[in-house]
Amino acid sequence: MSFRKILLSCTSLGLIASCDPRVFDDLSDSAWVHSAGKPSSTEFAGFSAGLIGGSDGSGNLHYFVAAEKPALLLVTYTKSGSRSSQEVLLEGRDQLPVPTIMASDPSAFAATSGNVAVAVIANGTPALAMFRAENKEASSDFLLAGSTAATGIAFGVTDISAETDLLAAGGQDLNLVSDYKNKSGGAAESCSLGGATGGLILADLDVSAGAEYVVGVAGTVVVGQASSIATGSGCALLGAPIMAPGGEASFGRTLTSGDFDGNGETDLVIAAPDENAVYVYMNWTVAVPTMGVKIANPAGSKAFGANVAVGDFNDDGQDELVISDHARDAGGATGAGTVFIYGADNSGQFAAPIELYDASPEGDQAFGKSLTVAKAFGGVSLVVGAKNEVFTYFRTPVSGDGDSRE
Ligand SMILES: [Ca+2]
Ligand SMILES: [Ca+2]
Ligand SMILES: [Ca+2]
Repeated sequence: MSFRKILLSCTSLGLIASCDPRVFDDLSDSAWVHSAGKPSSTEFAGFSAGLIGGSDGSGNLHYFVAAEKPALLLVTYTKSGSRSSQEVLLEGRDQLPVPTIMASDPSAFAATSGNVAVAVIANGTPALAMFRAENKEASSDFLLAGSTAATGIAFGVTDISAETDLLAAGGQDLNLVSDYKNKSGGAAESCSLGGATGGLILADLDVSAGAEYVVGVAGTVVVGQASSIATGSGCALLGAPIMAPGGEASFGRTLTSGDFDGNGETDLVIAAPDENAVYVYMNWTVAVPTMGVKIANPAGSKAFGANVAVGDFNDDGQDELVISDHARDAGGATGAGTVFIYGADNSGQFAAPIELYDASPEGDQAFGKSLTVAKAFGGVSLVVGAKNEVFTYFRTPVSGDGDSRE
């Protein structure tokens, strides 16, 4: 089945005020189409956890999907709703690690040539394989410290300069490629965090210009500035680590940030999926670190917080928080997986979530094993990875260009 409806309660707590035009596409099974227009006979053994998306200068939505065989797929949707899928082989590289971690340069992805970093193991060495979204052209790899694949990748403008930097966490190390666009590959600079890494984001959390890094380390989360790596001063953390409120060992495996109460201050989200725990740190800064507020995990949670993402789906200036649990049972199917969308009021109180899962849930479908949010078509689109499937939820304004369902 190549098209399935979703279970989306439009009346849930006013988060999405009305059932405005919404398109859903399930890229499943043999629906893959090469750029030449011929259906692909290849059904991929399964998608690993990588998914990253964005829009280009013409407003198209495109995203990369990592497959467990050494392949990347570029999926593009135009405003008319037509879609193409293209296989991009990672030639000369080993099997993609599972889960595969990807990140895009958000400033470049908004232009015509986005830059995508993919965690790979190249000839036994952890590296970031770089691609340009526009033409799938690969550039040289950046080699990372250690021996294990990156657990988190982030692009952003840090305190080093006004240029975009690239950071990756993996093993026990934090790697830095400053001003990556002016580099042609080679070894990243690094510092040792002294413990196993988890997720990584960049967010501006202090008075310095540019974003700080926020990274999971051995069940804690630490914050620091990239300039200390660039100057060889180690990781030089800012303040005390954020400790897991409940001692959760997987605290910091996934992270995101947004502004859920709409006050202009950054809110941090730190998940501990092995313990089904997700914490939100409203308006957290290095100078005034706030306490984490736990999001009550839904009944039947098995990996609540496996992935977290942020988007303003109803365009009211307050972000919504997307949390996946790909192991949860849904609709009577074991391990079908569920994605939850939470909205907060302007005091930061989260309401009960909207639930998304396949209308025909399958056992071990793993809906939510990957997650990305991308702006396109004047709205925000949610892309959810499942076993052998990708689900794309388009959202357009009520007055927008309507239903572009295929
Ligand atoms: Ca800063
Ligand atoms: Ca806030
Ligand atoms: Ca919103």
